[in-house]
Amino acid sequence: MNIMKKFVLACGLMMLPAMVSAQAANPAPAPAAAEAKAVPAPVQAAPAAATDAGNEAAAPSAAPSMDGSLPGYTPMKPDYENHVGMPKDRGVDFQEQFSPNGHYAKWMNNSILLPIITIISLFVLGLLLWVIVRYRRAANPEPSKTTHNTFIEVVWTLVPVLILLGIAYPSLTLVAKQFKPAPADAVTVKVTGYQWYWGYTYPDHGGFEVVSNMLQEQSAVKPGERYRTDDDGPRLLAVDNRMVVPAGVPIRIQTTAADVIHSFAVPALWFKLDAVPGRLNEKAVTIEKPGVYFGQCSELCGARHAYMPIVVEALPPAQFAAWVKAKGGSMPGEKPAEAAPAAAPAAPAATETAPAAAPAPAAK
Ligand SMILES: [Cu+2]
Repeated sequence: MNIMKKFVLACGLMMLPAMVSAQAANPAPAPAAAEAKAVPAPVQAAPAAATDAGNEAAAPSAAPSMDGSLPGYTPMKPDYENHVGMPKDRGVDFQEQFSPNGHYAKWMNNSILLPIITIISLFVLGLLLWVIVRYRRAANPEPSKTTHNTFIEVVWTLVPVLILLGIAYPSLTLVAKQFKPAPADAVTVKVTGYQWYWGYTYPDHGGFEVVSNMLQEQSAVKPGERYRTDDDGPRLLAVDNRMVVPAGVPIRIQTTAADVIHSFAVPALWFKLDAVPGRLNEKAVTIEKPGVYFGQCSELCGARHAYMPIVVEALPPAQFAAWVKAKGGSMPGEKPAEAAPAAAPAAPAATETAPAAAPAPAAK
């Protein structure tokens, strides 16, 4: 036994220097950040940004790209005064909620769980203090021999059962709300987690993908490269291309991942859903107010897990349509007009006649 202990201890001591050096190596944000710039840069230029990138390369003064704006779309400024969609210094509560589920969940936490927890904790503390003081040996030299009390036993069984039932009802209601599928006409956004950035695909709007990388600080980029400003968002939370969605309408967010498990989470929208390779998860959300909502990957996914923030920008539907157009996509209704002018001349003609012809036989 003793030999075993000594052996384990010796092994532990031998490994100690390695562990220390590994720990020292990990929290080195500066080289990591430098290396990160090299990684996202080629990605960034790849999909939707490709056309813009070409133009900007031609004109190095490219002022319009420095704030992420497009023709017909200017990124919304975050609401710092009211801390909308972002953490607050010294905040202890959940962030202010901007979705119906979020209101319900925050109400349940603050109006049901917290009071119950507080009352029970104080009650138990009071009992403990009472027993400690009243029944200490000096005050109570002759201890009671009581072993059973039917009334108290019934009470201390029934009351917890009732408390649990009282918690279970709103809790299960919330679970049911969260699992409620999106209506058929919801706007679909497919979120793909990558190491270490996000991709947002819009299958209802032509299927274009927006690649979203964290914006670096000015000191970390080369002259002329885009860097974070306060109009983009707080440090470590701002991205170059946001996930833009319409406000006030149901959104169906589907998540998946290309490499390892990530998790798409936006606290102010009460939204958190794992993004798992080879699997498509789905959850609905309705964002009540236009605004900019910040989130982060919430599943440890590798070295730069902390540097793949999420920015959801909810716009009034008309402005969302303008953004879709600026991205080269199309709104669901206007597909034939914009989709492919040269690709297939026969196909649009067919779809144009189809909707007109369809309702008549359907009506009969
Ligand atoms: Cu991740």
